[in-house]
Amino acid sequence: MRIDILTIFPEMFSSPFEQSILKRAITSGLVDIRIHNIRDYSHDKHRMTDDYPYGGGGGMLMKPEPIIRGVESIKRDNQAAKVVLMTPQGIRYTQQKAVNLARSDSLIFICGRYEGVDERVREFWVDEEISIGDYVLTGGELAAMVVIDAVVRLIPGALGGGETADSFYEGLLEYPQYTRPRCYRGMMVPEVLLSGNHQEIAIWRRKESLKRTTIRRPDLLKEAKISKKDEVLLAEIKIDLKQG
Ligand code: 6GU
Repeated sequence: MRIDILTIFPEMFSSPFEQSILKRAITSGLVDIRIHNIRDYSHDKHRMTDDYPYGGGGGMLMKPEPIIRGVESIKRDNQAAKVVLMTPQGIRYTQQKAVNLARSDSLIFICGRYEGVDERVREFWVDEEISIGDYVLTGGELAAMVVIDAVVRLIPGALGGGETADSFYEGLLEYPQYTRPRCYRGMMVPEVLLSGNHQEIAIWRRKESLKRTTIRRPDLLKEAKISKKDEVLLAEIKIDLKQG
C-alpha cells in the first residue's frame, strides 16, 4: 500500500512511524509512506499556505493552490489514489472505515490546519472526509496518524508472530486478560484460566466479552453478531448484574 500525506508540519510524523508495528510495516515494504510539506508546493516568495477568508471573520484558511499542486503531483504517478481530507466536519472514523481504507492500494491524506481549507479543495479533489471523533484538534495531523495506524495494522502481515487484527472482531469488546504472576499482591488470576479446560475458557471469555460490552458499550451490542449460545450468556449476565 502507498500512503502520501500532505501537511505543513511534516516533522510531526517522524516519531509515530519510527516505532514498533508501523516501523516494521514500512521497513518490510508492506506500506510505503511519504510525507510532503505543503509549503514546498507554494510558489509565492514567502511560501504562504494560508490566507484571510473572503467575507471576513476571524482565523486563516488554507489556500487551495499549494494543496492542489501537491495532490496533482502525487497523483501523477498514482492516478487511482483516493484523497482523504482530515477535518472535524468529516464522517466519524470507525473500525469498519479502517477495513474499507485498508482495501485501497493508494491513499492521499490532506491534513487541515487553521480554521479549515478552501471549500473548492473539498468539493473538487477530495473523495472522503474523515473526523476521528467529536472534539477539536489543532490540526488533522494527529488524526491522520490515528487513521493510518488503524489501517496499517490491518494489512496482511503487518502484525508479527501470531498476532491478529481482531479487536472489535464481531463487534464486541475484548475479555479481560492476565499474564504471570498467578498471584500479584494478593490479587488472583481467575481460576478458570488456569484450568487447562479450553472449552470452559472459551465460554468464560465469551461471557466476559459480552458482559463488558453490555456495561460499557450497549450501543455496540445492538450491532454485534449474537448467537443462540450468546443469548443464554446474556440472560445469565443480566441476572449476575442485578445481583450486583
Ligand atoms: Cl480530522 N481534525 C481536527 N482538527 N480535529 C478533529 C479531527 C480532525 N477529528 C476529530 N477532531
